[in-house]
Amino acid sequence: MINQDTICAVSTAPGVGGIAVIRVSGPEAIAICNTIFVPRTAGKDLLSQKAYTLRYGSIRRGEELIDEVLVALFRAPHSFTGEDTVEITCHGSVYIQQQIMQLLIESGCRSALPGEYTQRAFMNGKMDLSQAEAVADLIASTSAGQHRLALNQMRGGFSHELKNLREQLLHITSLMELELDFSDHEELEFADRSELSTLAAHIETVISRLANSFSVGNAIKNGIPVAIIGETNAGKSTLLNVLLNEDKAIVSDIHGTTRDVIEDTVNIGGITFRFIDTAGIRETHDAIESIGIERTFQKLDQADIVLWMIDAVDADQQIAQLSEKILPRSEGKQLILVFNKADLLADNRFKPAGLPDNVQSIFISAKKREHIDELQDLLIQAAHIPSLSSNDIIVTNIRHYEALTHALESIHRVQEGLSANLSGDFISQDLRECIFHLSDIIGEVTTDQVLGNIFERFCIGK
Ligand SMILES: Nc1nc2c(ncn2[C@@H]2O[C@H](COP(=O)(O)OP(=O)(O)OP(=O)(O)O)[C@@H](O)[C@H]2O)c(=O)[nH]1
Ligand SMILES: [Mg+2]
Repeated sequence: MINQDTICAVSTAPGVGGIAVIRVSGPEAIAICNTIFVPRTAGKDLLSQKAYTLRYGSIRRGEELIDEVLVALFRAPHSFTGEDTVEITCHGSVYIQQQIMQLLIESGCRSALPGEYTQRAFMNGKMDLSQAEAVADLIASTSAGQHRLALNQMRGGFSHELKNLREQLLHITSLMELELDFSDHEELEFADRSELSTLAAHIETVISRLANSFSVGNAIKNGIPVAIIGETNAGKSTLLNVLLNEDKAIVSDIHGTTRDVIEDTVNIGGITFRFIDTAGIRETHDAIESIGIERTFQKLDQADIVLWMIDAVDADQQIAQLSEKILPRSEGKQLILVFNKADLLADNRFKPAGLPDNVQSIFISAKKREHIDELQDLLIQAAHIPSLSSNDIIVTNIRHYEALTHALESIHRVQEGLSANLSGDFISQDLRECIFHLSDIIGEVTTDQVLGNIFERFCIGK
């Protein structure tokens, strides 16, 4: 057991809901709770309570009754953290929660840090690091896709794949190192190099597939990036606010209102989109506005979908002015021309000439919220999220993606070494590096600093 102290935290959101759960974990959890809990039936204290049972009673400070509660008991190692754990379900009052927390701390508990329960679960071997990270993703999930990926990762789908890979790599390494041990006997070659190449090629395929899945995983987890681009005053910020259903960006008839990038996510038809409002593109001598426009082009490059917003009233002129800048940068992306301010048109809808055929276009009025549903339908069509089966392993975490990219570089060096017939010690060094990067994902070689960064982003009480 790594942790000697006993921690406590309110695990439910403060100030909402009829009940709240306070979680106590650590070697003294049961003893400490026993000092503040009075069971309904005399003589049945928590020390003798069976694991995985509930007990009804009250929390008291001396004679003073604080609340009537239910207490659930888990004994090490069969609990979420792997430690003795007590969960006190009390009424949702913030006052009651504070009183119970105070009593627990006076009785010897320490207030838990963000993510400390999950960190203990990881430290006590209840789950590996990628599973622990999935716990945070599961809590944060707001769409069916995010939920499915987080759940699969938390249940060990990804870890299983990584363990398979590591075993195969260790197998090759052991063959190579056996060869090294007998390197005085030059005629001995324990590892059949062509067999090793086949194995390495297989590993390369699996790692590449995992690394490549990140673009889909990232889109599902963080939202598909949709950049709203166009000339100043086209109505980009107005559209952002309509899509988010929130007054997020400042709208005004002054050209160059938006100078920085504003973004937020919203779920449309079960898909999470990340809408990015940008500074309008125009010639300017204003230094700050120029930086904003530079960022507009960066966001255009990063987007999967581009909404090119055009003031329908002078569409031809806007298209002529920006075609050179926007069309070449939209290759490989979904480009949707959004003719805005259609409310000002006398019903003469047109499709401007000279645009690629595959470009979709739509007339809307952002200000009057007209034809927004149709725009949302176009967005859903453009989203191209492959339908996933529940067993698909999709990488959603940038830390994992980075580690996989490094692992891929190492396995490429292994492959090159094998085909160049390099000596076994070079190759086995690269094999070890590849194993190292895969081990980093599941937290076996991860530094304390990285661990700290991961868990501090969790909420308190989880
Ligand atoms: N008539 C009409 N006016 C609109 C429409 N959408 C936006 N506007 C107006 O156009 C002006 C500019 O709107 P913004 O949303 O600030 O435009 P923008 O593209 O974000 O402008 P910059 O941030 O300067 O690049 C505001 O006065 C809006 O009220 C629309 O559909 N119809
Ligand atoms: Mg704007």
